[in-house]
Amino acid sequence: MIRIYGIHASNYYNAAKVAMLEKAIDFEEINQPPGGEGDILKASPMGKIPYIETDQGYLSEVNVIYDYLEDIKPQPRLYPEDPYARAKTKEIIRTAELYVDGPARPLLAFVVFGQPVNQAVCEQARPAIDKGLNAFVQLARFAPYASGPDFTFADISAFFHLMFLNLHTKSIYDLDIGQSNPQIREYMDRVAERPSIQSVVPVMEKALKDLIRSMKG
Ligand SMILES: N[C@@H](CCC(=O)N[C@@H](CS)C(=O)NCC(=O)O)C(=O)O
Repeated sequence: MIRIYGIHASNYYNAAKVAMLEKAIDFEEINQPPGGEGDILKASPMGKIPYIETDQGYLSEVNVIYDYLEDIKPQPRLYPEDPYARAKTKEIIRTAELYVDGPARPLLAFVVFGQPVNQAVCEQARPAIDKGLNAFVQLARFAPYASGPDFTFADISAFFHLMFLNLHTKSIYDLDIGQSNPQIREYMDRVAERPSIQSVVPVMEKALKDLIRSMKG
């Protein structure tokens, strides 16, 4: 059975977990905070979570985990069959990771880890946040899912990275992405209807709340 390592508060961890739920693949969850030292590096060389343990060894990086899951259990399909549509789906995933999640990362210290807000860092982060969000909106088809009529891995990544971004923009800029963009709100609501998403979001929200509270000391 596959083991998934990470923490419930993580958007990336939940993306990999939802992918396995959608695929109906059995898995066991192991609580493992990220870290830059020790045994974790043998499994996840950058110390990042999530990573999974298979019969053959470890795998890190969520987009790699998606590809592996699709290969070991092709049905239900979570990538389009057509090569171009499949590549566009991967483009959305990369955009969500690099340009939706990525620009919010400098704000994590203030929003989650309880450090005093540095206005200069917040101002510097804002243009990249707007640019990444615009890139996602340009790529996503909302038809009704990000890459077309079918739910794919792109929706899993988009959902969790938009959620992560929104946590930060609400706290730092008083900006609710869904409120300012009805297309995104409707999209998020649609994806949130998936039973897989419904089963992980309350666990994630509680874990995040607990983490934020513990960091405030
Ligand atoms: N590129 C990685 C990103 C994963 C990631 O950034 N995970 C965060 C938790 S949400 C983490 O491990 N952070 C600790 C670190 O970057 O050292 C992936 O696709 O899995």
